[in-house]
Amino acid sequence: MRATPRHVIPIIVGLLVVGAAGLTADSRLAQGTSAPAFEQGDKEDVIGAPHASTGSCGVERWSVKTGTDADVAKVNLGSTTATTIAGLDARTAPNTLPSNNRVAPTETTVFSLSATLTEFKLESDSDYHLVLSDGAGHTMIAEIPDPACVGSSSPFLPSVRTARSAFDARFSVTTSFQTANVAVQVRGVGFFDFLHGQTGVAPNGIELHAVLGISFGAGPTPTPTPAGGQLVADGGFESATSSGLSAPGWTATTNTSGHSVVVARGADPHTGSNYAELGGANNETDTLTQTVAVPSTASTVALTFWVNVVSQETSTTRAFDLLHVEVHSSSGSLLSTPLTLDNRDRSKDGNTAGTYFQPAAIDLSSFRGQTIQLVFNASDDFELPTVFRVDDVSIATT
Ligand SMILES: [Ca+2]
Ligand SMILES: [Ca+2]
Repeated sequence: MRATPRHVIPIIVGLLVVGAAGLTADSRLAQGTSAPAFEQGDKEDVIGAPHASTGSCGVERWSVKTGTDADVAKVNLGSTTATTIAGLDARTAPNTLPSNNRVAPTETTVFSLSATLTEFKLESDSDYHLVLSDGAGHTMIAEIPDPACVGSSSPFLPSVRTARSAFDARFSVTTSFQTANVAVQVRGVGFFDFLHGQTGVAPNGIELHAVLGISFGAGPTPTPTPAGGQLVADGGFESATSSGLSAPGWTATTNTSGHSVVVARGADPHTGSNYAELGGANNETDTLTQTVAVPSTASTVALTFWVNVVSQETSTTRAFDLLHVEVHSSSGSLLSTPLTLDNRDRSKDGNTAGTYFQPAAIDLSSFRGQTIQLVFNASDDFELPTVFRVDDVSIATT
């Protein structure tokens, strides 16, 4: 898939204006592909606004960006959720980005995070475009709108004014990128942008937009993840409220239309009522991923999970359908494949749906001090499918 060509955007916007329900953003599917490195501000559609910094404000999802959309009352301005760039990166981008509505919960939540501000500029839509980095391979964008481009009814407006003033007190922002490399604490509303090659954009297009507060200098020292903890969020998938390709903490992919890797209220859990289901059709390839930070202070780091292998393959000697357990870097490079299961493992559960076995614990202590992706990667060959169900995933540290 390729990103939606820029020249079709005005046409789509036009359709929205006459009442189309939403914009199917093919550009969302461009994740992982390399986009041209032009600067967002040079490509953003704008509308004239004499009092704005550049004489223009933005157009695309502008009401959502600035808090005058139909769902702004759903934004919980009374609480702030501490997060990290990696944590936001792990959220699954929605397939559709409505022009005047929010994608809950991400776009109805105010997040705060500590990061390094690496560079910034004034964009043609008068936003201050901030590139944030965690120093571990993750970047994302935060945007401080020009208050002159924020509608007077927006509950964001007072905070946007304060944030913009705080930034102006520290930097002289121009239409060219300037390098900063300054520690910042940023507070803002979660927002998924269309991917169009923005400098510093997160792989899933997530931003803090609008920024509601910013301060400079090192914040309180983050509390290191204590040893003796559980690193996997929702290893039993019980937080998933519906089947699909994500659950809190988890993201999934499939090449098979309609396949749900995360199964909610399915027939074959290990415990609870939810689990993951990879493979199960010929030529199917699925992945299931969670990013975890392995504390440098841990003495042991043990990955365990329960798995149910049910296969139409009958060979007891040959592996046709595979489930790789992989460790990737935070940027997605394969580092290690400590275990591979296959169709022959059906013998370990009697080839019975819902009967699970637990492979021996996998030692991940060599990844101490790193942020890694745990990836279950299943591939079925062209005939006689195998399904791999996974539940109760744990990375326990002592
Ligand atoms: Ca479960
Ligand atoms: Ca097969």
